[in-house]
Amino acid sequence: MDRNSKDVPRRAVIAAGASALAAALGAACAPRRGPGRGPLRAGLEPELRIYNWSDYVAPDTVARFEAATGVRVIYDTYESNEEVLAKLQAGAAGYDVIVPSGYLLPVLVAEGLVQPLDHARLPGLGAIAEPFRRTPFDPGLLHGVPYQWGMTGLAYRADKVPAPTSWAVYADRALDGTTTMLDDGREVLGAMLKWRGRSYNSTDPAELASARDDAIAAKRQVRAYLSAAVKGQLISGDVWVAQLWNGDARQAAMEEPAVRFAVPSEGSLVWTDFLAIPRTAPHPRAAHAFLEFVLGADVGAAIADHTGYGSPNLAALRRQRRPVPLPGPAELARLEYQHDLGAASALWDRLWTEVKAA
Ligand code: N2P
Repeated sequence: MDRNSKDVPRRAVIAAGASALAAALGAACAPRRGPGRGPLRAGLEPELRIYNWSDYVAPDTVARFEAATGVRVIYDTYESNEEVLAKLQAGAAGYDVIVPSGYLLPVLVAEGLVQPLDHARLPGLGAIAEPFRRTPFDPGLLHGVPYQWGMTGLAYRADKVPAPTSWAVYADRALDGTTTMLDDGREVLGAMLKWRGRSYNSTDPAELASARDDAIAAKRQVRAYLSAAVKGQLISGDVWVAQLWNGDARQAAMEEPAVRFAVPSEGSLVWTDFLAIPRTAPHPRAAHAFLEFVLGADVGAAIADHTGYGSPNLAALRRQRRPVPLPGPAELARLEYQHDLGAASALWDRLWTEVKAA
């Protein structure tokens, strides 16, 4: 698990690892075709810039791709959909691969921020399980390769607190200072909506105002808004309850078995994240090669085993050591997918800003 790695150190580690190995193999003396680890595969650009959620690949995924293709990878991470959307909307043009959640993909398509996939370069798409080919987000997989699916819920320390069963846990004064929520407005306001029996996709101003008020009240208890980085504090025991995604909770549980995961009775979020290629990607052939690489059964299985999330890839699923079972019907009935909020996005953004400032 890479819980200590933030963007810069990880980027440096990958770069250092790549150049040390290249030097050891004598590649430093090879003709300058990019400092990859093997001969550059025909037709690919020498470089690839990946922008992914943190802790969302296996530790060797990137190195294996570099060794297989000779492409040098520059790898950056983010913590929320809003972060990647804001970067692209601001005109960031350097990225070749991004990993938006389902609801964001049609937004990126509508804004012309991602490019259609070249299916001729992605024969591995055949391994994607049927339900993931027909999501409302990208039917036919024209712009995205389903990468992983997961749920939001409550990670908790079973040795410190009883299993939380409701989002009401954030109103429990006995937990003051021991809880966190995700650093993500759609997650925090969405959880407060769900607590009150509303939808994660509400656009009703009165419902949203009351979710803001609930989120502000919860701040008396919540010690920080922290996403993947909360794992270290769950493991150390500083945090007892964290709003978190199931795979990240599982990563923490690998190090500290007292960490468990529960979906609140009122319900929560389920999502599928997609690999996509920005319209301005400087290295689209290398990007397609990476997508196809990830579709490989062994690579996909290693990623899902390491991250703790579900794989939509049937071939990968069969090779996993610890496959994540699909949610059962009862669980599924309580889970909701996010949708684009359209014009209401601005209101959500404003309310989240108010929560953070309160
Ligand atoms: C990465 C988990 C990201 C999944 N740590 C959220 N869609």
